[in-house]
Formats: sequence, C-alpha cells, structure tokens
Amino acid sequence: MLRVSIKFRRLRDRLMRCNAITLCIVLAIVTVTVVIRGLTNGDEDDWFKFSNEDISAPSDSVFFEGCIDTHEYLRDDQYQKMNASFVMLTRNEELNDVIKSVRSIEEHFNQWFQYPYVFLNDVPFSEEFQTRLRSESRASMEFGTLNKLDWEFPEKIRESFAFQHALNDQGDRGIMYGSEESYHKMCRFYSGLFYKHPLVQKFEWYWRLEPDVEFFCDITYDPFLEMARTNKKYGFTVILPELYWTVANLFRYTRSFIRQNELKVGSLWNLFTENYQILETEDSLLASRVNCDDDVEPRLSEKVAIDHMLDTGNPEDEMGLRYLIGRSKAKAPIQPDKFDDQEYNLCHFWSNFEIARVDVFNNELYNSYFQYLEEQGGFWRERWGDAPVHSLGLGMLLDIEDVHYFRDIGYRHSTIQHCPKNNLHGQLPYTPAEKRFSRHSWNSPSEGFETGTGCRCRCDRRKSDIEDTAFHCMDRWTELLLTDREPPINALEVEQRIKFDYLHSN
Ligand SMILES: Nc1nc2c(ncn2[C@@H]2O[C@H](COP(=O)(O)OP(=O)(O)OP(=O)(O)O)[C@@H](O)[C@H]2O)c(=O)[nH]1
Ligand SMILES: *[C@@H]1O[C@H](CO)[C@@H](O)[C@H](O)[C@H]1NC(C)=O
Ligand SMILES: [Mg+2]
Repeated sequence: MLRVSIKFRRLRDRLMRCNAITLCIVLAIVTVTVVIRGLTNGDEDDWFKFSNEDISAPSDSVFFEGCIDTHEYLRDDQYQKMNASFVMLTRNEELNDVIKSVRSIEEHFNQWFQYPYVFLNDVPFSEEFQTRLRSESRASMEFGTLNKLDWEFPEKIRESFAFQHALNDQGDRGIMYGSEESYHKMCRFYSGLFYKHPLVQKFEWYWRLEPDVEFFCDITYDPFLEMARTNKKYGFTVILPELYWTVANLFRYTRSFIRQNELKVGSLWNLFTENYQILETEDSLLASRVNCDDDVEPRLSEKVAIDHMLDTGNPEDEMGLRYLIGRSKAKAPIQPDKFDDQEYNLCHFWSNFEIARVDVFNNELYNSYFQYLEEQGGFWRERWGDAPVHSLGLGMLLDIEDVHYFRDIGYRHSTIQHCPKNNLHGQLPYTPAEKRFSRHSWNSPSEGFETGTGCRCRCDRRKSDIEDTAFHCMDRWTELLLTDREPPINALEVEQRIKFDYLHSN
C-alpha cells in the first residue's frame, strides 16, 4: 500500500511544483470525490492515512511493538540506567500545568525508571513550586535559575527602536506570539542555550517536557538506552509544518551559513528541503529555468532549436528564430524562497518533545550556527522558533538514520496530538510500581490493530492524528526511509535525444 503511494506522491509532487492549474483541477476532483464518498458510505478509513500504515524501515522503526515486561527488562543484566534527565523551562505561575505533565510522565513511564528532573526558570522557583513538585515523584529534582545573559536579549538590542518596532510589527501582522518578548526569549533560549546550562550539562541525554502535556501510552522500556543501543542521537514524536511568516528569512541565512563554511550537509537535510536542482548541467541559464520535471523537455527543445540555428547560421530558420525571441523575452521563473536551488519545506520536529543527546546541539558546528543566527537578529526581527532552528541545524549535522521516530509514544501538546494505534498482539497487563498509579478496569486501553505500535494507549478517536494532518511531512519522512532519492536528470542525454528527433523531422 505504501509503495503504491510513493508513486502517487511523486506524481503529485510534480504536479504541485509546476502546475498550479493542474493542481486546482486535481483538488477540485478530490473535493468532489470526497463529498460524493461522504454522501454514499462515509467510511473514511478506506482513505490512505499514515496512522493506519506500517511504516517500519531498516533504518528506523519502533524499538518494541506494543508492551514489554518492564520488571523483567529492568532485572536484565544488560540493563543500565542512563546518564539522563527530564528538562523543563517553566514559570512559577504554571505550577498546576507542570504537575499535570509530571503526573502523566510518571504514570506512563517514570514510575518504573526514576529519571531525575531539571526545572529551569528565568526567576527563582518559589518554595511552594519546589515542595509541591517534589511530592509528585520519587526521582530527584533540581531547580535552576538562568543567568540574565542567557535569557535576555543584549541590552543594546533591547533598547533599540528597531527591536520594539520589530515586535510591534509582528503583532500587527498577526504573527502568532510575534509581539511577546518572552516568547522570543524562550525560542532563543531553547534554540541555542538550554544545553549549556550547568544542570543540563550534568547529563549525557535529556528528555524535554513542557507544562500541560499529556502522554497516552505506556512506555515500558528505556528510550535513552534503546537509542544508545541503536546509535540514535535525536528522537521526536511529532513532525509538522511551521507557520511561514515566523521563519520567512531563516532558510536564506541558513544557506548562507552553509555556503560560508563550505559545509557538506547530512542526509537528514533532505527531510526539510525541496530540491530544484533536478538537471545535471553546467549551463547555468538552462538550470535557472528548469525547476521541475515538466520544464525539462520544453527548455531543452528550445535550446536545441536555437543552437541549431546559430550553428547553421541560417537566418531563415523560423523555428530557431521564434524560440530565440521567446527565450530572450521570457523572464527567469521567480521562486522567491529558492536559495542555492533549494527551498525550506517548513517541516520540523516539534521540539516541545525531544529525547536527545546533549551533544547533538552542544558541538562546535551547531554552536556556530546558533551564533550566526543570533547575529542576524532573527530571534527578534522575526519569530524564529527553536523547532525549525533545531531541525535545520540537525539537518546539517545528522543523517536520516541518526534520528528516531517515537511513533509508539502518544503525546498531546496544546491541540495537536499523536496517539498511536495499539499493537494487536503485543499487549500485557498493567503492573504499576506505585499504588497511586493503579487504574480502574473501566479505563481500558483502545482496541488493537495489526499495524499498531502502541502499548496500552488510550486515544480519543474523535481527534485527528497529526500523522494524518501533517501528511506532507510524514510523507517526506517515510519517503526518505523507504526509497532512494531520484538522481538528477542528465541534461546532455535528453538534449541529444531531442536533437536527434529534431534533425530527423526537419
Ligand atoms: N521561566 C519562563 N518560562 C517561560 C517563559 N516563556 C515561556 N516559558 C516556558 O517555555 C515553554 C514554552 O512556552 P509556551 O509559552 O508554553 O509556548 P508554547 O508551548 O509554544 O505555546 P502554548 O501553546 O501557548 O503553550 C513553556 O514550558 C513555558 O513555561 C518565561 O518568560 N519564563
Ligand atoms: C554524565 O554525563 C556528563 C556529561 O557528559 C558527565 O559530565 C558526567 O560525569 C556523567 N555522569 C556520570 C555519572 O557518568
Ligand atoms: Mg506551552
């Protein structure tokens, strides 16, 4: 099923990139079909949905399908507790939402594993905050305060007219959180500073948490250990597209950083970028006018006819003349967000959940990337989120197989959620490590599926899964795991074929 869809998606990508009219027609047909189907049987599960599919691949799949016996797993000689902690930046006022998140992660995971917590705040945590949280877990907790330089924008910037104007302007333009200074600070902090905090640096791994998040499934194994065993460096549970206007110039600067440092990006880069370099050619005029497959034949036919006229020096060559005039009048197609033949597709790992090695960010390359972005002022001139910044940084540094999709971890933050289907065969009875986490029998898990990955997930099926709504990003992820990228088209080969036809038809 998935392989068929790969062919379909190639076709669709081609249509989308080149031909707005065709796209409109296709969309119209799809809409009509959806309406008709809705009227006739309404069985939406017949449609292709990622949430119904098995997407496991040799380079990445869930560590376990369904549950494992945690007590046995922990007793095993091979088990070792990892050098890891939870990390959460939060405010005193958010205490109740913080408790909700901690209760959820304790119930679904940490009651068995006892990983410590690190809480960070720009002002000191209150006594109440600390005591109430300590009563929520047997694991140790540390409460850190950020130093001012890590949190505030430099004074010179803060006091500039440009700074206030940039924030007001983002507010006027309706950019989500664009006028909130603290949101900008938060994004900047998570982009390039959290992993430098001494409390975070005490560990080799971290699991980022936020207030008011919810976990839906039991995580019966140790994600840090399984990542280490399979050589994974970064794990996510949601991938989705960013709001364009928050990052309008991020990719431009990212490309220029890559160019200045002559970097060779990792294969993960392909998850986040559209590639316009589909022709292998030295001819830059030709390359600039070919952005998609549909441009190849027309642009090369034009070139063959013009070259032929110039070679033969025949001014009566009507076809050649017509093409030459046409080409000199034509403007190069404008792709405003194309840099070095690439464009950011806006996909990013949703960074309010991350399980990763601290050194995936704390390394020379990523640090200088952050430094470069900081110098461009994008954390206040625009509202660059830590999620797209992390993703593009990781894209440079990592290969696709360095990343793990925690598809079996059901997660909700704000209104977006991923709740996996339960694995049909791999369910085990729940055995809490603490009495306060006992469950009522009426609170039973959702039904199981052959392709499911989850362990005792309880999902609200009325809510749609981000795997299905952020289809394009999931599509890219699975495409990269399952297929090789199409090689560029050799311009010379196509040109020779066209030339042959051209000379033999004249
Ligand atoms: N200490 C502190 N923490 C902050 C501040 N701003 C944001 N945070 C924390 O940073 C995290 C993300 O900020 P939020 O404002 O919740 O951003 P969000 O989750 O994208 O947006 P919501 O959907 O509105 O929750 C949360 O854990 C906040 O508690 C701040 O000014 N001080
Ligand atoms: C954990 O990792 C940190 C950072 O790499 C290191 O400084 C620390 O010594 C480690 N702790 C243990 C107990 O191994
Ligand atoms: Mg939040």
